[in-house]
Order: sequence, then structure tokens, then C-alpha cells
Amino acid sequence: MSVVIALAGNPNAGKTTLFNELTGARQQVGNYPGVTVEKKQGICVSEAGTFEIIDLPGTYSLTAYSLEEVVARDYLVNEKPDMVVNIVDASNLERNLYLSVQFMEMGIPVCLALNMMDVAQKRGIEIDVDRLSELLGIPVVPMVARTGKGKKELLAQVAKGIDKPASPLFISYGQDIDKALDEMEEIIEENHFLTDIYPARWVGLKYFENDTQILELGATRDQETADKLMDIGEKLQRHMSATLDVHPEGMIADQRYGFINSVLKQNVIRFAYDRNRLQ
Ligand code: GDP
Ligand code: K
Ligand code: MG
Repeated sequence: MSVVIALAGNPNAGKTTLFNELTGARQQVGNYPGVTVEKKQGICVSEAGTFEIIDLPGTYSLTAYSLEEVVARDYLVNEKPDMVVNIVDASNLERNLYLSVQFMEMGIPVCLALNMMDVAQKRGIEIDVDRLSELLGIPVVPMVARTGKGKKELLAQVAKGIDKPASPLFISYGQDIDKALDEMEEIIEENHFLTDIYPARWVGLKYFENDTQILELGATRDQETADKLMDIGEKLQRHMSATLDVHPEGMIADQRYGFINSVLKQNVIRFAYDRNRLQ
């Protein structure tokens, strides 16, 4: 059985460039089943091993707001690739990591390809790659996909990371949401509610995010448990709207960015000034 690597990232992070760099002429283009979203696959033959590479649709998030997001998510949970290589734009790290933390919350093994290092450097953005890797608990490889720089190291890290199970990233969403999530998690675990597919806490989060796909799937599987979760979700929604004038959905996005910023602030990123201009 071949090792399957899914390439994922925000639009314009350099996914196609890296895909071409890895697979060369060994490419095949089709569609994801049932939809008109393009699916590219290819084979990467390297010193580190032979990998099957799947190009996932470019997305900013993993909710169910767009067809691309649903396709990417379905692929990840149904096909279970051995690893996600998440290509991020190093010159726009905060924004790009929003998707990365969502892979990590799903418990999917991720390797971060920190692309556009040339652009970041030109803009005076310095990134402590080792520190970022340590704080996120995943491999991080600096790259310039356009020139192929970092490709060898990326493949070495991918080979090293295969078969290493990832535990889902835990982000605190604040007292109100965390408490409701704990309550949901217990019900979800007790009833084995979608836990064959997703981590329990992630399922709970989707009820707060009003994720139509998960809500429908859950109701089809086990209406009684789904109703219980809906009740908890609605109760929290009412409480938060009344006391904080926010929706859980907005709070979840805010806290994800909060988590990302707390990582970046720990000496991961530095914006160097152009000294010549100051003189
Ligand atoms: P995708 O939308 O993620 O598939 O991104 P593309 O691979 O199409 O890349 C978007 C643009 O960024 C293209 O013009 C690429 O040539 C360029 N690009 C990709 N990687 C790099 C890089 O490391 N450095 C620089 N400067 N440009 C890059
Ligand atoms: K593009
Ligand atoms: Mg592309």
C-alpha cells in the first residue's frame, strides 16, 4: 500500500507550485466523486520514499460553508490520508494558520510547509521555525516552492512523521463554551455519536458552528442524541447572545485566532525594521 499525502492550504499559498515540484509529469486530473471540483493526484518518487500526492481544494476553513470545504473535509475523514502537508504563506502566517489549527483539532497528522520564505524575508519578517514547530507540536519546514528550496527536507519530515499518531489539538474557547463542550463530549462519547469519524470535542464544536453537514449526518444516525446536543447548543447560544452579545460561532473564530497569536507572540515571529530607512 502506498503512502498517501494530501496537500492542503489557503488559495495562493503555493499548493499547485509545490504539487508540480513534487510530482513533475506524474500527474492525473479528475473530479472528486459527484461534484465538479477538480482533483489532481500524482506520484512523488524521492530518496525519502514514494508517495501518492492528492491536491485538496484550496480553502480558508474546514466548516461546511462552501463546496470546497466540504470536499476537503470529506476526503480527509473518508480516505484518511497518512498525512496532510499544509502549505502556508510565511508572509501571512496568522491568517494561514487558521486552517492549520483546524486540521490539528480534527486530530489529523500535519506537516507544515512554511512557503514563501523569500517573500517573508523581503518584508523583514523573521520566523523562528524550530520554536513554531515546538509550540504547535508538528514538523515545520521552511520553503520556497517556486525554486524547489526545502523540498528534500519536507519529504524527509513527511517520511519521518508517517505512522506517528496525532492527538487532537485542544483550544480553550472560554469558560461558557468549554463548559458546554465538556457536557456535550460526555454525551457524544457515551452514545458513540459520530466518534467513528470525528473526535468528540470536534463534533460538539460543529453544533455551535451550526455545521449543516454534521447536523444532518448526526440526526440521521441518532436523532435522540442529536436532539440533546441541539438543546445544549441552543441554550448556550441564548445565554451568550444575552450576556455577551456574541454568537458562539464568532467566539470560536476569535478564540482560534487568540490561540494562534499566543503562539506567534512567544518569540516565533519578529518584524525587523529596515535600518537603512531609519538612518
Ligand atoms: P495555489 O493557489 O495554492 O495553488 O498557489 P500557486 O501554486 O498557484 O501559487 C500562487 C503564486 O505564488 C504563483 O504565482 C506562484 O508562482 C507563486 N509562488 C509559489 N510559491 C512561491 C514561493 O515560495 N515564493 C514566491 N515568491 N512565489 C511563490
Ligand atoms: K492560484
Ligand atoms: Mg492551485
